[in-house]
Amino acid sequence: MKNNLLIFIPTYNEAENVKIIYQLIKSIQLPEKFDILFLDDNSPDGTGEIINEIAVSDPSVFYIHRKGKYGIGSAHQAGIAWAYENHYKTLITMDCDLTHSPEYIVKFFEAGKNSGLVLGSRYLEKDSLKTWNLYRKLLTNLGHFLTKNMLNMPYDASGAFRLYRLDLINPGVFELIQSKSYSFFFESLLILHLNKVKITEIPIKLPKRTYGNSKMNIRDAWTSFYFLFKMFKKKQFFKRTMIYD
Ligand SMILES: Nc1nc2c(ncn2[C@@H]2O[C@H](COP(=O)(O)OP(=O)(O)OP(=O)(O)O)[C@@H](O)[C@H]2O)c(=O)[nH]1
Ligand SMILES: [Mg+2]
Repeated sequence: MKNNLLIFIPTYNEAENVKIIYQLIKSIQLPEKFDILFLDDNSPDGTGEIINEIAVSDPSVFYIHRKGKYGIGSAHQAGIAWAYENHYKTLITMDCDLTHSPEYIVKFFEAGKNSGLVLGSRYLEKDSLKTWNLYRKLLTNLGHFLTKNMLNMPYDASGAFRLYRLDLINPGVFELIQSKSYSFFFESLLILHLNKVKITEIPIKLPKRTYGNSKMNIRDAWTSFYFLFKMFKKKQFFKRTMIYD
């Protein structure tokens, strides 16, 4: 029998991290039992095989293997769809690269009692991005400035460390999201916000990645900025298309 809570982690070339994150998650004490879903996009470094090994020894671990790298946004979409199909009430999403500390899961869970969506925010405490290099800090702060002002939302819109109360959100709302890449995060946030889902933030500190490489490249950043302008216009002129009824 499956549990009510699912933790979802998309992976692409995370061979050094996947076992560590699994063990860290298993070591946390939560008031509820939970399952874990990994979605791997055919990582050339063998991440998929490591996930299979973990799943063999732990029946609460599930996996999806896709044939190619279809993007982080589409991975989250697939994780959310799988969670609905399997009747989970609560979904936590996080990165595999050890930047999202599993210790925060308890706080997400607490905040999720009164919200439809809980976001881990890097902008509520001053030193959240202390170990990041200047370029990444600038890029992230620029993204935050733009989403805040163009989409008129004060939240940390580009982070993946989140909790969704699927039992409070109609699955049709998620079907309105079009992004396959990093813009998924602000698009999904805007759509949930426009569909009156209650949003709460909790402060998180984000260390930089220790092992492996970032999958976000300049092209992804540009695509996201382009998509942000598209969302800005859509919100002005076609807001109705972003509301589920
Ligand atoms: N399945 C799948 N996972 C992906 C894809 N792109 C990124 N990921 C995973 O999504 C998570 C976040 O990716 P990162 O490369 O860390 O992106 P980021 O956190 O924005 O960038 P950094 O801060 O530089 O690490 C990690 O667990 C990745 O392995 C993809 O196309 N498919
Ligand atoms: Mg990362």
